[in-house]
Amino acid sequence: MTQNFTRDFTAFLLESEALKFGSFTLKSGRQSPYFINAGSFNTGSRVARLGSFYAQAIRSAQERGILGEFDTVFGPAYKGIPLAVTTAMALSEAGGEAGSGASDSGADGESVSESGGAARAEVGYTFDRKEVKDHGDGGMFVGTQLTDGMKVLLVDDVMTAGTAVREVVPKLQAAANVEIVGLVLSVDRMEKTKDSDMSAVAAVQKEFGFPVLAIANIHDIIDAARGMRDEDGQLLIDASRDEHIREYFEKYGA
Ligand code: OMP
Repeated sequence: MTQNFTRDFTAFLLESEALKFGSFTLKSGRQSPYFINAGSFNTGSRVARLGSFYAQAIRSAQERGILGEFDTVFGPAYKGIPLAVTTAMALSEAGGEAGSGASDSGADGESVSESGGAARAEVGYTFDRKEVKDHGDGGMFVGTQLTDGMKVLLVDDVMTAGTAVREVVPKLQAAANVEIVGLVLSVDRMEKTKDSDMSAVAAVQKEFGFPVLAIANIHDIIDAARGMRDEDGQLLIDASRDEHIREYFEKYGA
């Protein structure tokens, strides 16, 4: 993606307070000088803008041949739910060729795509239930239902070790013979895993065989933030903060 795109995304993360500097204990126990909190995309305009960044990253990856077409965007419950919805909405507004053209049926039986003709922008969204439902349709999934041959794009926020994706892939594959075309994250922290020098993203790519992309990676985000100032005119990343970030990259960077 272009430098402008990364700069806009970084400014958006900061405005939304989704990117914070300080000292944060991660799930892994690592002490990080920055944290990305997707829970901050908690208003209508923020979640709409977030969807548009996902859609732009997806389109760009498709144009570069890194990502194929797909029928539905899947977001793992709970945090992935708004991501899947806003991404599907932004893709349909932006137009283009996200869809594979395979016709499929939504949960309510309505067709969510049109086969043939011009490339379609209309894709479904799907998410899983965390609790088993024993009444009504009893379905494990909400939104566009998964059927054999369907192409699914996964979306998630920040992947550190890949726990969420490892849980969700078998669940999808048990439901139908779907093809997962890729995973798009908001931020790639570019850290090595606990037991290897490989990044979590590379490990998941290798394990599952689909591409894992992000709207932006942490190096580009930090580079963009280096020139930015807070509302008091102070540099966001002063010399001491920069030192901590460099040490962290040195220690955990993949
Ligand atoms: P995995 O599911 O193991 O990849 O961990 C991802 C989770 O790490 C996220 O869902 C968050 O709970 C958390 N996290 C962030 O959200 N942002 C960060 O910058 C870092 C983490 C983290 O704890 O590593």
